[in-house]
Amino acid sequence: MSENCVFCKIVRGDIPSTKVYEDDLALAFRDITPAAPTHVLIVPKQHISSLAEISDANAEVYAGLLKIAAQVARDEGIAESGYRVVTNIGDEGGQSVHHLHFHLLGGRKMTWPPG
Ligand code: DGP
Repeated sequence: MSENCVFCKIVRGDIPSTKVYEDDLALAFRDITPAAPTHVLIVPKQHISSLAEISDANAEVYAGLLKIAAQVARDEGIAESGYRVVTNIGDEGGQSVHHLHFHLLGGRKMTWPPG
């Protein structure tokens, strides 16, 4: 846990969120500024800064988060129509919260390339 991290605070329940999934590994909740009809963040309970921190020791955390993303997509009814899973890394990657998270976006046609 990181004292001043907004997602650690959400995991602890210090900041409220609209949860859509929770288990021992992770929490999934709706993004406060949704960029699509479905916009869910999948966040590990342990504080990891970003995808850049992946290693042999924690790779199963990342695999678990992606599994949850696919499960939430099914639960949200967007598995058939399609969706996007993205993680931003660092300043130029557009990361604003430095606690690993995957965005699950769907419910509309996505464009490419992203902005
Ligand atoms: P990123 O820019 O990739 O680091 O994404 C961070 C996302 O987190 C952004 O889409 C907005 C969302 N967010 C930031 N603070 C909060 C919060 O307090 N609650 C919720 N639900 N989402 C938040």
